[in-house]
Amino acid sequence: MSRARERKIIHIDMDAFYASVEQRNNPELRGKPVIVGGAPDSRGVVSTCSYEARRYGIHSAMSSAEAYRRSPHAIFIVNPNFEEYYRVSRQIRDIFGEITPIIEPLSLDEAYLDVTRNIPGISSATHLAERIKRKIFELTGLTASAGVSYNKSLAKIASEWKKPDGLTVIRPEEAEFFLSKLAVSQFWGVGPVTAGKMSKLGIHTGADLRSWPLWKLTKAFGKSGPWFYKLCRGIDERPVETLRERKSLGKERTFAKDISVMSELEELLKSLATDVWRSLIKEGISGKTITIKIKYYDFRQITRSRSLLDSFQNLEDFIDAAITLLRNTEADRIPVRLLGVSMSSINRKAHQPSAKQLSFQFAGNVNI
Ligand code: TTP
Ligand code: MG
Repeated sequence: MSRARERKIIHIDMDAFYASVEQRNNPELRGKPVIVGGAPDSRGVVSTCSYEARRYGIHSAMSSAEAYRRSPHAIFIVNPNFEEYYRVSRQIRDIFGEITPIIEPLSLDEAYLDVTRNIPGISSATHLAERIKRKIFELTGLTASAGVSYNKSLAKIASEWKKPDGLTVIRPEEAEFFLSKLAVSQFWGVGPVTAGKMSKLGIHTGADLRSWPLWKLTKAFGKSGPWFYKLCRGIDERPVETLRERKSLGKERTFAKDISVMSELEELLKSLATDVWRSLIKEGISGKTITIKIKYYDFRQITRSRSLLDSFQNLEDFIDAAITLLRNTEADRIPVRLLGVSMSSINRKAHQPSAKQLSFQFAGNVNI
């Protein structure tokens, strides 16, 4: 067996995360279709929903109006308690930290763990996954699904396999079976556009993908060709990457009431930017890129970024940039429920004033 197949990777993903937290906190919601997201009479969408709601075919990103049509008795949570979700997220990360320091969080409710070597010294990754699931349940009252395999893609496929409260192990000799049946859209790196292109070429499943030689895949998909070639053969050498170095520093706020007055938003943004700036100073860092994030009342989220040629040197410039970005959004017309600002392209040796920073030198837009 090659060394690549000797790693032990666990992927953990909480079940119906936001909805489960809501059901846990409010017993009246248990056993019922619960939808977290926009109100049914808004243009909002479903963020997530309980498994009871999924029986009606409701899923993330569906319009709330459609969800309501499918299940008029569903309970809509239009004021999600993000602080609580963050709190649970920190709790589960602490549990992961008791098992291994090699943790790669993908979102609040999801992470890869490399447990090839682990703190409890248990050789069976399956036992470790059981232990993590049990601890999560004991500590939070919530269920998670776990996937165990020898690489990241397979571990992720495995955790999806038997949701909710599932535990699936894909051993090296079983990888081919799992992958051959899989729809190409489930493969890492195959977005809707690529999936469409594959479909036109008659590639629908992992088995179809596998029947294509490397040169043909490369011709059709360029640099991604060799990646797809490997992936459908169960080869994925990406390491589990711990977020050691800070890549960005930011702060955001969800408001109790949506805000539609621009001057109020500007004041709030100033205060958020000041907080971020203080933290940057504390860590002795600055950065070149400022990003603001806005979530409108209907949960639609946007980010707007600008990059300087060199790191920001003072708070005034940082605030000015934030406000300029804000004024280029629809915030003056559409009520805002969340506002955030962050700094990235971090430079650890920043905060040495430089004359050329005094005026704005935007290197251009990114991420718009
Ligand atoms: P997911 O893990 O994708 O979904 P889930 O945990 O709700 O359900 P599953 O059992 O299938 O894992 O996302 C985690 C949370 O992220 C989810 O609870 C809500 C949020 N989210 C959104 O806000 N919008 C989205 O489109 C998706 C997919 C998730
Ligand atoms: Mg989840």
